[in-house]
Amino acid sequence: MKLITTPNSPYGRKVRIVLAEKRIDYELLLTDLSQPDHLAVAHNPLGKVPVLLLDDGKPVYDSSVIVDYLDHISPVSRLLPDSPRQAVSVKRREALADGIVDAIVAIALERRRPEAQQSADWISKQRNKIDRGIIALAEDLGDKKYLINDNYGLADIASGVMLAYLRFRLPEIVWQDEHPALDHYLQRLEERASFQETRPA
Ligand SMILES: N[C@@H](CCC(=O)N[C@@H](CS)C(=O)NCC(=O)O)C(=O)O
Repeated sequence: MKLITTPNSPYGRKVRIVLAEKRIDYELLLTDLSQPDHLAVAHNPLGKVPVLLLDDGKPVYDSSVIVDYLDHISPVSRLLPDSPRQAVSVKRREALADGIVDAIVAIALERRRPEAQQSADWISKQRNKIDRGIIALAEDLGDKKYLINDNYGLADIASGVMLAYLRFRLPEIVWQDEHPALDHYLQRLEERASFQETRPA
């Protein structure tokens, strides 16, 4: 298998952490999204990363579909529970984390536009998603070690990647003081080899 992604893509990092936790071998293909004909375009009509290329060349996207597939093909370190009720609960938390990442990316992209063209309303709308999402995550975690049944899994991977990306891209949003338990949670996750090996450049 091959994984097309960029060095800093948070969705790509989620997939790389899952690959590491499940000890699945793959070839990493880094691409540059600023090039019009970057590698992902040939395999994903949406032109987005990550894309997983199976051994027969078939592409799998997006990140949420890829991680489900990876969890099914290897019994090592199961990251999704068997029970449909618990599995949907994990996927909902992954969706929340990915949605917060979407809002972080939206703000970062908006800020790259010439200042006169930036929309304060748009940025504020995205910021509200981040703030509400962080509060929901903090309530969800409470004083637990991990999100679901105190077992490390996909919900924690997606949430850890999101928190690290928020700290990296928008350091002016200081959530750590208000949510120290979330900060400790991220520190614990970042001690894992899978998080360390995939740290953004
Ligand atoms: N929902 C998608 C989001 C993927 C995504 O937006 N990736 C960004 C890089 S972080 C991208 O490829 N952006 C280029 C574009 O939108 O054209 C997933 O989870 O895979």
